[in-house]
Amino acid sequence: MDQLKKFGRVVLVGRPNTGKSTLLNAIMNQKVAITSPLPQTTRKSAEAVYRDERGIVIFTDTPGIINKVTDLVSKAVNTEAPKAVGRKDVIVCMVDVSRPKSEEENKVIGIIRKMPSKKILVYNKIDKAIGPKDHFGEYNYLEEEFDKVITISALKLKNIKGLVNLIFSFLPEVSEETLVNEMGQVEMTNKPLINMDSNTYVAEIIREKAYLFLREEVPYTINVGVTEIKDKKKMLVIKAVIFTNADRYKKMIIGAGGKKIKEIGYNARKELELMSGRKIFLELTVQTDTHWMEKDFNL
Ligand SMILES: Nc1nc2c(ncn2[C@@H]2O[C@H](COP(=O)(O)OP(=O)(O)OP(=O)(O)O)[C@@H](O)[C@H]2O)c(=O)[nH]1
Ligand SMILES: [Mg+2]
Repeated sequence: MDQLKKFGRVVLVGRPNTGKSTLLNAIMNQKVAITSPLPQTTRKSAEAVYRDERGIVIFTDTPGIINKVTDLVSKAVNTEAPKAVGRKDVIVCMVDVSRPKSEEENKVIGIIRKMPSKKILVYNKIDKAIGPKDHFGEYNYLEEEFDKVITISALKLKNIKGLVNLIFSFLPEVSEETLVNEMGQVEMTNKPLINMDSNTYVAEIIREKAYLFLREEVPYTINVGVTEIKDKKKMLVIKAVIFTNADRYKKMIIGAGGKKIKEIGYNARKELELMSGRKIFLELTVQTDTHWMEKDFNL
């Protein structure tokens, strides 16, 4: 007889910076999404496939929803989460209890309220929500919208297992046959899967480092494109370009004597070497392209 396994789709939503991508990395036990203290670090929804002896969960990480958007990129990024919440078994809504609540929470609730999915409210960053940073009470009014409420720290890996258990408890059991039909070949491999090709993944790592080292408004003006990954036996040769929309930003990204771009490149290379176990040569350049936003978001 067929052994029944759990299977379902789960989406992570919330305002920017609540720790959605950090949580996905914690659940997957490896880095599948980039994170940073800047809002809308995630720009496009992305999937990762989690599996254990209980079954398979397809997680979708979404960009944080901003309340008032004025620029083109944020406008485009803001449409990602509403598109991703449909046809999910579970919606996981994250709030950052170390920060006061804002109108953005209501905007998120507005998007998920009518969805028939099971809903979990996740209070994140409990490690930080101490003393004057404890804003826990401000979020309690949200609880009536949810089937379950749970408290975690995505960064300090507190109660991640508890959350995964809760998610599984909401997922339907399906036959092995259904699972294979849904997942195809994925079932056969043991590797966690992300729906990203390696060029996009490398570009994301570079974008993360750029966010880390560039201040103020510069991160929002950039995008990263990988033009080449060549396996040269002794090393991987990667060519990538940071696009920005004005020459003054290009100067800031390069920095005095090329210091900034070197810092970004060095840190991206180190991380990629660590992940791939290969030596990497990264050629990173900066180009002004006033139209990257239109191209990347099909505006
Ligand atoms: N102290 C603490 N920091 C956290 C926790 N979870 C996430 N962070 C930090 O919060 C910042 C934002 O995390 P992300 O995972 O990028 O947040 P996000 O919700 O994916 O943000 P967007 O993609 O911009 O919507 C990062 O600097 C994380 O290190 C946590 O549990 N505790
Ligand atoms: Mg994110």
